[in-house]
Amino acid sequence: MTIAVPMDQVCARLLAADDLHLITHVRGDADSATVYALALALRSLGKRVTVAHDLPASLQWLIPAAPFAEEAAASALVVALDTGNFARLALSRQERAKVADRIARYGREDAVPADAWRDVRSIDVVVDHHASNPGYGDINWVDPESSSTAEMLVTLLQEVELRVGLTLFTDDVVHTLFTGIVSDTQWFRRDTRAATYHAAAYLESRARLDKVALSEQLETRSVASFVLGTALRRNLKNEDDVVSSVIWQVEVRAAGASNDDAAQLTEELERLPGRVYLLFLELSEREIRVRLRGRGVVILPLAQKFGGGGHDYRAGVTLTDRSQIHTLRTAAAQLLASSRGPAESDPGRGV
Ligand SMILES: [Mn+2]
Repeated sequence: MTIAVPMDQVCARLLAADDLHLITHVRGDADSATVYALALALRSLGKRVTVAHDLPASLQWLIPAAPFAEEAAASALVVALDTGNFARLALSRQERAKVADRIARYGREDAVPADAWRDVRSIDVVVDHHASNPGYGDINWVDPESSSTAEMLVTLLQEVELRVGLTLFTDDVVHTLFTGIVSDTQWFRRDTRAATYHAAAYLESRARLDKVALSEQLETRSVASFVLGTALRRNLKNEDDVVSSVIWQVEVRAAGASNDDAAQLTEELERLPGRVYLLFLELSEREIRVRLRGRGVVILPLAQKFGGGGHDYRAGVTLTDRSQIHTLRTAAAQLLASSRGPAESDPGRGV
């Protein structure tokens, strides 16, 4: 296993394969949908490509008109994109059952040894920008400095285009990649660097982009999601700069909303003053998905303490029982208290 291989090794592996299976993460977002930019580019090179994804209904418009089959060819090169840890891969139902079984056997996700994951499915190439990615592929191109997987794919496809001398940045590819960048950076508000703007400028130079239409498409929320905001407000807890709320499955159903609608409410929490934001979403009785956000506070170690992962300021955790909600809230408060130092966390007591 090699972590942080240079991009040209990935390029060589992709070009050498005739069959490729591209796989991204469950509960997909617009950056994970850039799997389709790579899929379209590889298809235009005459390769057979299959794609496994899990895009919510609100993002189905990012799926290309000419569909990709999901079932991988036996000899396919398997490429995982935008997925920080093996357990989040959008695997088949059978494989996901095995993932759940491994986690149960080893107690928690990050305790599962790499070989046990390989038994579920072996991954040849990883392309990702999550800081917590352990490198679960045969070769791993992981760049936490990159704003998005989309930004990485811009440089990758530039290199491929150079090598093969064919046009890969078609309108669809450009549109998909640009959407990934603006989605992960929230329109260049976070995680950007000069290379992010270079990548975006390059895309703009290759096709016409309607940013107004795109932002409307990305920002429109369903009426059900708006209604579910009532539950978000009702269950709000706001203590010591830890802003959190819980959305129960019964509330999701009552609003006629989807889990995707519920997860998007994190943005609303983040509008409140605070430093750590936690949105708990009950998916099932033994599965509570948590979105963690930090404002000037690195929350990745907190997520990892609970077996989760992600980026420094944006991370996710899956809890297996309700009592952990309180534990995680308390741990977040402790993290803030320790970051403030003893004098400030205990004001006016003459310590
Ligand atoms: Mn991403």
